[in-house]
Amino acid sequence: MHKNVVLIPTYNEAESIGDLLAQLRNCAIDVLVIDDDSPDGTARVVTNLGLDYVKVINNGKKKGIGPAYVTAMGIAIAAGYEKIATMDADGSHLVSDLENLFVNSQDFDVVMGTRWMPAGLVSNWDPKRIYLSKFGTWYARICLALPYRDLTGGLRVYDAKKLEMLNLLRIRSNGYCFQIEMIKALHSLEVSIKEVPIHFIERREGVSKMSQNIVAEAFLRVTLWGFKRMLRFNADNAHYVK
Ligand SMILES: Nc1nc2c(ncn2[C@@H]2O[C@H](COP(=O)(O)OP(=O)(O)OP(=O)(O)O)[C@@H](O)[C@H]2O)c(=O)[nH]1
Ligand SMILES: [Mg+2]
Repeated sequence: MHKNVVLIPTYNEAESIGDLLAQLRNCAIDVLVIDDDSPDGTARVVTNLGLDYVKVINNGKKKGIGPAYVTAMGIAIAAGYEKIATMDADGSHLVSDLENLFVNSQDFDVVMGTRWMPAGLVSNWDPKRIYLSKFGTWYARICLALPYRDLTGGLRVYDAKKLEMLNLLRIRSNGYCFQIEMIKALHSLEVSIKEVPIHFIERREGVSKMSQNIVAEAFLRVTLWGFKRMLRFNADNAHYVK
């Protein structure tokens, strides 16, 4: 067992996952793939690769990345890992950026891969998705009074001891709103959070899981949290703490 782990949620990523796992071979980290019973057999593909640094768990029927990450973080904390990273399976996140985040994680509790800052890059993304992503972060920054420049990205490294302070079962977001909710929860604990520029590349294989429901969930949850914050300033700060 390595001292650090990267969690990779998958749903129908059979075409992408093998390449990513091969690239992670030389990173001296363990990999935990959390698959929601993908119809394309992603979990079977991973198992058949027989890589000793990779474990795959079948998390049952499709529930979204939020529940997948909550399950995986619980497993990773219980296993005693020091740093717990998160990463998409679709090739959008570079292994070199993950390594850079790990370097930065020596001095910070949370390191966030950030697209919308100097030296951050996005390649091949539809302008509509760029707009949606920037708007999502802008809206969440305002509603939640958070100072970060990319709240919806999935490439991050967390200190396990800080995650352990959270009652992860209180994180209820299903889609990418999970990424916002995690930072909202950790920011209220006053942990040290560092933003590091990354290069995000649109997936080449497979199909996006983005949907109107996922966008609507984020908009509604963030709006509700914003109203709660306005009505009673920081009233729910202790909500996520064990
Ligand atoms: N376990 C699990 N993983 C999921 C689910 N939905 C998405 N994922 C994974 O979460 C990661 C991000 O999902 P994407 O489909 O790439 O979503 P996205 O990055 O927001 O959208 P695109 O930019 O269009 O690719 C990928 O590794 C997906 O396979 C889900 O319901 N369950
Ligand atoms: Mg993606």
